[in-house]
Amino acid sequence: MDQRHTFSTLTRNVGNTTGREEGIVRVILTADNHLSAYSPKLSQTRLAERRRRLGLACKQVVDAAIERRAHLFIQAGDLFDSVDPRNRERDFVAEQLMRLQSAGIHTFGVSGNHDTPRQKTEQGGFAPQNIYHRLNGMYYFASSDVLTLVELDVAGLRLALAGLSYHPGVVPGGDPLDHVEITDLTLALSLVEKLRVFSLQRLAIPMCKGRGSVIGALAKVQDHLIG
Ligand SMILES: [Mn+2]
Repeated sequence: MDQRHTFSTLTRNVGNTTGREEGIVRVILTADNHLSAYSPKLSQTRLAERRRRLGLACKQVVDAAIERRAHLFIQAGDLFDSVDPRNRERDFVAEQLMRLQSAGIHTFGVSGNHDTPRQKTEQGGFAPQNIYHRLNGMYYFASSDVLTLVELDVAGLRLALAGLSYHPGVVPGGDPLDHVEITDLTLALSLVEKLRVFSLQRLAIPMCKGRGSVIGALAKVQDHLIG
């Protein structure tokens, strides 16, 4: 199985890299946005206010990514509060992804414990992020047990990025990478010769505990390559 994907759709280079900025990758990572939140304890008014504030916070992260000319925007899980968010929030996310795309920012995502279907009978096994992936609004790593590598060029570098969505079978506090096998080590080894594989594990650890893991998987690749 070829696990390589080339992610070129969003390459627009809108003021991203010139001169001294070559070799510096700017990443904005967000998680637990919990859009379309629901809580039976809240009144309709307070729930509406909570949803408004969550949306505002999410928009502010996107604003920051655009203002700071990020190369990568990573959503590390629980973008939505559930696997079946309201259309209002789905539309809001589409709008934000369009803004990122217009700014030439590559967007990647995994789903978390809230927005990953627990089984095939739940939403047919599809997370809400699948739709954006289909339409090239974001690269969504749907799998929770097969490592997929994506290659892309940013800041004058050739990068490989991998991600895994939340695995419902992992116990709370457990390592979401324990059950993961890198099935195509040859591919990984061939990549390292031509790619500069980097790890943002320190950035990601506080965000990914018990959820999906975009960056942790990357670190795992690196461990295999070194060991
Ligand atoms: Mn969460």
